[in-house]
Formats: sequence, structure tokens, C-alpha cells
Amino acid sequence: MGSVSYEVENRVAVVTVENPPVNALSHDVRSGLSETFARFEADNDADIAVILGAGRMFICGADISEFGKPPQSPSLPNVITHIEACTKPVVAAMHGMALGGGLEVALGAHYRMALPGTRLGLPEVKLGIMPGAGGTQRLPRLVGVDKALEMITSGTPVTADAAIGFGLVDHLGEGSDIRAAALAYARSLLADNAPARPTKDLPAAKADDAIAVWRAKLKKTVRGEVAPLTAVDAVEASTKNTFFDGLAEERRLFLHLMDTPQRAGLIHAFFAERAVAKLPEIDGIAAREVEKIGVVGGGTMGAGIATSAVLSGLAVALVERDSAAADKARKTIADNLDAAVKRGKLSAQRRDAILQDALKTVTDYDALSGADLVIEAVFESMDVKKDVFARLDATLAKGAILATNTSYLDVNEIAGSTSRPEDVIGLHFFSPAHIMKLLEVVVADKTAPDVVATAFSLAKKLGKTAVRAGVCDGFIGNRILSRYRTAADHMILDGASPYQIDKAMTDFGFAMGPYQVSDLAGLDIGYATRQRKAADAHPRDRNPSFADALYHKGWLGQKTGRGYYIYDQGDRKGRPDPEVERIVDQARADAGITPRTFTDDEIVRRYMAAMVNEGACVVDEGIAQRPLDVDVVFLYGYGFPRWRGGPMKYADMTGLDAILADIRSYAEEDDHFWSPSPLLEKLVAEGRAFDSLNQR
Ligand code: 3H9
Repeated sequence: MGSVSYEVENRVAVVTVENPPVNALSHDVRSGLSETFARFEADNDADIAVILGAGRMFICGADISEFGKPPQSPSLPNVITHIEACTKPVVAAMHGMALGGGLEVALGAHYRMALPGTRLGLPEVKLGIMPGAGGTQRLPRLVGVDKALEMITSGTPVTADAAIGFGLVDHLGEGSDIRAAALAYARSLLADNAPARPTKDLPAAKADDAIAVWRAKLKKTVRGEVAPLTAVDAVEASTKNTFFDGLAEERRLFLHLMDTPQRAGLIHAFFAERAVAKLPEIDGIAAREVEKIGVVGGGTMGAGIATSAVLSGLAVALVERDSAAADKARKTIADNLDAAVKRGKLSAQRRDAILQDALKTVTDYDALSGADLVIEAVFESMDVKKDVFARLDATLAKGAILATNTSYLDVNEIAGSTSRPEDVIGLHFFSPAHIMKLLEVVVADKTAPDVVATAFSLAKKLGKTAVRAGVCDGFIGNRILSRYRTAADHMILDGASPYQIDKAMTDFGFAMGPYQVSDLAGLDIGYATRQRKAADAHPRDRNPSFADALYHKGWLGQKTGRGYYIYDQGDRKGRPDPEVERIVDQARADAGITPRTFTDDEIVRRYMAAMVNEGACVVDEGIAQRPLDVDVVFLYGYGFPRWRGGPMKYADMTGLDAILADIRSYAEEDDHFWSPSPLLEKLVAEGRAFDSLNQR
């Protein structure tokens, strides 16, 4: 239960919000603030009030877990209106972070101070909503329309040091004790006879070009998200209305967004990405110490992993076959670091220090002898991997962790080839490994719980989102990918064009369509996968011979300037290729298929049905622990639109019965490929959703 305390020190009322971990404005905090400010207003011993947050931060917003439940009064807008109406001055004293409703409380105060480095933001659009407690009305009055729109539509926080420059913060405190800094500022305001100074009384900001400019810009970039453009409407209302009429319009728009499936999808994503690390098997288990990392293999993947590790402050020794390969790996890592310097993520000085002190690129396994954890990222061949693991087994100290970055090989078999299978785990990074946030932690039969705990703690250190996966071909992500990609290939064979499929899926919200992804990754990857799986092929498997034809022509995608698309010099978007359409026509003719047309809706339904059905199989078999694990894999590794919450959340929102009905109807044409997951059938029969399995 959150609480709000009130005490008076030398005529300064100190109002402290204490609701760990983030001082969210839950019902009891709102009630507490309401009662406390009524008390302050009547208190003859207090001339000024300061609002503080206990612990690490100020107040980080409304209590998200209350969303979707019946609202309880007092509402946050009313609490803030009440604070702002105080006749004696009120100061918001911020430290750590002040987010969402928390920053709105500060906007309703009469003066704002912060400790240096405090981050202030309105991240509501990231949850599918917008500021709903006066933020869209008060912020433009304080900082102007352009700055307000930048903060509200991006959701990105600013630092107090920057905010003081544009009028959001009045004073930067000194030291690290927020209470002492707040008291000092309050006393200086009292000494100056500073009056109450309601933000609502400031003149409305001018609706200059900024509104039209932001609207046009967002229309191009939001990819289906509704909240940012709705927030522009609310800010526009602040320029055209009296304060309270603007507030009423904000409330109307806010409540509308609260009712959207996008809000439900984004809140699901917020809680799911935190839930993935909550695993009973590592609850209370201490992670092993990891400071020195080894990487075996310096190709794109190994160099990316090493880059990620050095950027996070770890010491890395990377082993390659010979000194030319080791030098090449060092060059790749240096290039990655240079790119980070260019993007402003790293100072040139720090880059130089990393290359000098933190990174060793060598040819001798002895350099790994002091490593706490070694990640193997060599060629995807069981024999090659076993050879590397035998050498690691012989070199590494007891207690060191041996990890493989394989994307499909059997981690049990690799572990079984060592004398210490309990220390072996899969750490499946996604390319480029220093950029992509997803890490699949592949737990083999004998992996020790503290090795799993270490993998999760390492992921946190690397700034990655780790998801536990079991052992199977492709783990969670690539196994599901292989099914929906096959469904897409079938649609091409039956008459859809790759361009229509890509467009339908990007309109759905994916960052890229499946054939754009192929072109980016290289068509040789898909070809190699098909070759590898050829031995297990079933006679009824359909052959996407057009894909092999492109491969044999050497059209491997972006890297050769031609794949499914043609890439003119310097162009990475690509344009459709009539020659590819002819190759596809030929593939259909060879298979005796009379092409038919597909609507975009049909494409989306088939694609998603394949994804959801395989997702259900992956959960049913325990490869993913819960449907939310599948969701997070797709949000972080496969460009799935976050506002849809992930494939399993999408399925729940669409209705599992509708998805099952689609699968059964597709099975009437092809019951070899389309076979409903037993879990999906069971949930539909019981009238349950995937989400019911997330609670376990
Ligand atoms: C809003 O304010 C709407 C208003 O405009 C209008 C209203 C009318 N509520 O992330 P962490 C939980 S919308 C409830 O691991 P960190 C979180 O689930 C809100 N719970 O910590 C986790 O629980 P558990 C606008 C919340 O230090 C625990 O706290 N505000 C909330 O890495 C620790 O969280 C935002 O969008 C919440 N608001 O990061 C801010 N926030 O331990 C959302 C967190 O059981 N929050 N929890 O897993 C954040 O971005 C990060 O939590 C924060 C701290 C940066 C604050």
C-alpha cells in the first residue's frame, strides 16, 4: 500500500510519497495527496509545501496495474487541480525520474526543482495512451507547443539539466539529498516572498506551425499507432480553449485511448518484458560472478557479441583461428565502436580505452583460462562445435560457464560432449548482436539453475531482454519463423506476390515483410536451412522452388544488389522486380498450380494463424514457458508491432476460436501443413485465452 506523509519543518511542509518501487500514483497515493493538500491549505504553521518521492525517484506515473479496472476517485486530474489551487506555493522536488502522472503532478505544482541528472518525461504514448492528468494542457503553456509535442509524442525523457534551459525546471538543486535540496530551495522562495503560481493561469501557447509540422511528421512514422496523433489533438486543444475546456478535451481523448486494443497490447508488452525474467527455477538463486568474457569466433556474430560485452564494461578475449582472422575481428569490433561514437552513444576516448585495455583478439585458447564465461560463435556444424567445446572444457577453470550461440543445433548434445554439462547453456544472440535486444537463453537438460541465473544477469548487464527457451530446432523464435515463412511461401505458390505479402505485413505493423527480411539476411541463409532440412522432408511438403531459383542466379538480396527486390546504387529499400515475378510464375507452372488472388486480409490471417499455431505448440511442449515469452521474443527479435502486444496477445484479442476456425478451414486444402495445435484446441474448448497461462 502506498502512503503519503506530511511533516512541517520550519514552516515548510514536506509531503513525501512512498509507494515502492516507483512511487506510482495508485488509489491510496491519490487519496493521500488529496487529504494532505487539504491539510496543508488549512495549516497555519506551514507557508510552503514541497512534494518529494521516497527512495530512488520522484513519482513515475499512474499505477498501470489499475488500467482496465473500474476507476476509483479521486482521479489524478482532480488531485492535481486541487494541488494547483493551493493559495500557498507548492514545489515539486524531483530526483531520479519523474515520469507520466508524476511529471504531471510537478506541472501542477507552482515551482519545479530537480537534482542534476534527474530524467523527466511523459512516456504515456509508449503505453498506447497520452498524458491524461493535465500534461497536454500545462506543458505547452510552460515550454511552448513544439517542445511539448516533442516530449509527449516521443515519450522520451529529458534531463533536468536540459529542462532548465527550456523552462520546465526552475532550479537545479545541489548535492544528492533531495530533501535537503528541497528545503533549501523552499526557504529561498519564502525569503523572496514567492507567490503561488498556477501553471493553468499562464496564457495558452500559440498554435504556430508546430502542430501541422508534427502531425505531418508523425503520419509518416507512427506505423499504425494511434496515441501520438491523438496526443497532438490534445495539445492543439490547449491552444484553442480555456484551460478547463482543454482539460475536458484531454480527458475525453485519454479515455478513448484507454479503451483501445493498442493500449491493451502495449500494457501487455510492458508487463511481459518484466515477467520474462521471473522464473521459479532461478528464484532466490545467486548468479555466478561474470567480469571476464571469452568469445570463440570473430565473424559477424562473434564480433557483435564481443562489441556488446565491451560496451557494457566487460573485459573480452576473442579467439580466432589465425592472426589474420583475429585482426579482421578486431577491425569489425572497432568499426562497430566507431559507429557507436558517430551515433553519440560512446565517447571517442572511451572507444580508445576499450580497444586498448578491455579487448584482446588472440589465436590461443590459453587467453581464455581466466574467463568466467565463454560464448562460442563458430560455424554451425556439430563437429566444429564439439571440437571447440572439448578445447574449452580442457582450458576453462572449474565454475566457468560454457555457452553456445548456435541458432538451431542440439544444446544437449553439445553439453553431453563435455565433462561438465551442468555448466553448458545456449545464449542465442540476434544479429547484429550489439544492437538487437533479444537474447534466447537456451536451457539444456542438465544446465544448473545458477548458470541460468547467470545468463539472465549477464543479459541485464548487456542491456538485453532475455527469454528462456528449451532445446529444439530453432528454439522459440526461429522455429515459429520457419512455420509462418513457409505459410508465406505457400501463398506465393498459390498466387500472391512477395510484394503484396510484404506490404500486407508492414501495413499490419511489422517493421519489414518476410521477403524484405530475406533480402536483408541474405537468401543463402534460407537456402542453407532448406538444404539442412531436406533429409527430413516429407513427400507432401511443398517446394518453394522460386527461392532456390533466385539463390542459383546469385541474387542473394541486398548484399548482391538483387534478391526479391532490386537495389539501385545506395538504395536499401528496393523496388519490385518483374523478373522475380516471372520466376515465381514458372515455379507455379512447374508445380501445376493455377494462381488465384489473395486479399491483404487473407494474407494477414494465414500468416498470423501459422505464427500463433506454432507459438501454441512451442508453449505446449514447454519450449517457451508461457505465451508471454513467445510475445517478448517476437517483440524484441522479429519486429512484431509492439502495439499489438505480440502474436499470442494478438491471438487473444482476435479470439482463439476465430484463429482455430481459420486453421481448420486451411486444413481442408492442406491438412499436411495445417494441423491445429492441441493446446489451441483445448483452450478454445474451455473458453480460455492464452493469457490464462501467463499467470502460472
Ligand atoms: C500515466 O502516468 C498516465 C497519466 O498520464 C494519466 C493518468 C490519469 N505502475 O521497470 P522496473 C513496476 S501512465 C505500476 O523493473 P526500473 C514494474 O512492473 C504511466 N507498476 O524498474 C516492476 O514490477 P515488478 C506513465 C509499475 O527501475 C517494478 O515496478 N509512467 C509502474 O528498471 C519495477 O519496475 C510510465 O510509463 C507503474 N507506473 O525502471 C513509467 N512502473 O517488480 C513506467 C513500474 O513486479 N515505468 N512498475 O516486475 C518505467 O518506465 C520503469 O518502471 C521505471 C523504473 C523507469 C520507472
